[in-house]
Amino acid sequence: MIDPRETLREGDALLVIDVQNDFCPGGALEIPEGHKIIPPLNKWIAAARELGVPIYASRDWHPERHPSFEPHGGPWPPHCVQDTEGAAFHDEVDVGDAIVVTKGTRFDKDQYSAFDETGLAEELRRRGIKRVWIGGLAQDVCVKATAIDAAKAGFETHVLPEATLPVTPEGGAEAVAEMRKAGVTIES
Ligand code: VGL
Ligand code: ZN
Repeated sequence: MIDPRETLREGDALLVIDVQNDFCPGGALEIPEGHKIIPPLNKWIAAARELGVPIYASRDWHPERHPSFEPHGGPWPPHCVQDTEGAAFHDEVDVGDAIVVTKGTRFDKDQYSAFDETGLAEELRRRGIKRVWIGGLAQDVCVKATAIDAAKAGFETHVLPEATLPVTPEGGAEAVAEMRKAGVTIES
């Protein structure tokens, strides 16, 4: 793992994607061993805080009856319903002072990417951000979509492999290939 303290610098932002109870073991849409990304992610968060690098934490924040839910025509079991315990950030992820990016609130479509109609690209540009470092859940869904959008928006985009896990292993391998094709760097 690369050392966040020797890596992060001015012009960087850390994006912590959807580290919510429903995506961790025991949750409604659990990612196998999802909670295991938390210790490495917390190292990045601590380093970012120390170095004054802004930290953004996205959350999936669905209304009840969201169109991404199986009973309402979508592919997923109901998850991350607004103001439920499942939608809360995992207790162990250290995002207390992060800037929260809320997505998945639309009634008409899903928003996998933290850049999808949230204004995040404008916010980062306004702050002079050039590079983004991304971890969180799930590697093959919201991390992938966020990383690809970040690269498209012109940010130098890095995904932290030890700080992300996929819904399925096949999905994870495919996501890495797709992200690389989009110009995203996957650190090793
Ligand atoms: C996600 C599936 C459905 C994610 C969100 O955060 O990766 N996955 N909604
Ligand atoms: Zn969702």
